[in-house]
Amino acid sequence: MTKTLAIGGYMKIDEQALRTDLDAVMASSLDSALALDDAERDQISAIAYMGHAAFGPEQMDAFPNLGLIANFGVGYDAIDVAAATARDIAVTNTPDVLNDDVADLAVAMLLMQGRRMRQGDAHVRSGAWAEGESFPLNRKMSGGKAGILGLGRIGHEIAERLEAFKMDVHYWSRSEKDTPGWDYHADPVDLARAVDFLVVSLVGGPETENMVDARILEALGENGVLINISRGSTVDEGALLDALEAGKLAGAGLDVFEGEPKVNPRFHALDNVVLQPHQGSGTVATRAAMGQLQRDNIAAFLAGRDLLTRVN
Ligand code: 8YV
Repeated sequence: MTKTLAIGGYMKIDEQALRTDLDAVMASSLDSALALDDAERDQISAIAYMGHAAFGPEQMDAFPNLGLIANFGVGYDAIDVAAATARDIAVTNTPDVLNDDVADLAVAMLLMQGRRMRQGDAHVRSGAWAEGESFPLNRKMSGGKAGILGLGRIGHEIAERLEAFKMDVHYWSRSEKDTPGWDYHADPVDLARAVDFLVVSLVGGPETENMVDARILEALGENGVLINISRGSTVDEGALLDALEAGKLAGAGLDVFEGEPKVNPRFHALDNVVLQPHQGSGTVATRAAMGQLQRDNIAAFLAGRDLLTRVN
């Protein structure tokens, strides 16, 4: 008998659909899934996975009849795909349905930083404005130079939005893309040197770990703003904090962090950062679409049909 196990903190509506459509067993975390008894784990053939805890060989071997891990999210860096492939376990993700929301949040943080909207809000609330205190002039965004580090599907959406804001678009990607009007840089440091705003939209995982390092931050410079909507692992956080604290970087907008949801308290003390709780895809509509795509992949697997968005 095949069974689906759903791991993570799903919205009520998704939990209901997982139970009704797929007869899924629910577990709030990978640890609690691993605590199921042997007989229960033996029955599991598909896992709906939501979470960022490492899902590696040891966890896979705890489910001897596992054939599918359907990830809730486009980034599947938590899942050891090579280990899954070696065990004949398919992995799926939820691409595309979240591109717009993640790109919107990147642009929103960029505008918040440039126009100092956090500080503007505080200026009104504190009564400083009413008392006649003037608010410092800030930065013109249109006409500015923006760089995209990683021109995948989400990076592309960000670039299109920034172009609509009349910004000059530059990018780095593993290979040059057919994108007339956008300037390609083969070296990420050159990209950082060429722009005032750098948006990180890399995939996570060992290949991109700490890719945004002290050299890139130095190249971005004291007028530079860094935005990260990818993974905390892509940025050397120590180097970022040092640069922000020393005024060697103008600011940052961050939706992802090393060791999230715990955030390094050094960030709390900084006025030049906008911090978000990894909410890039966090709209009701997009999370519903992600849940649907995850379930569609599981339904296809259980029916022996082709998977919709397979990654291995
Ligand atoms: C998360 C994300 O998956 O899609 C991704 O890669 O990072 C997010 O959409 C979301 O936090 C749900 O866990």
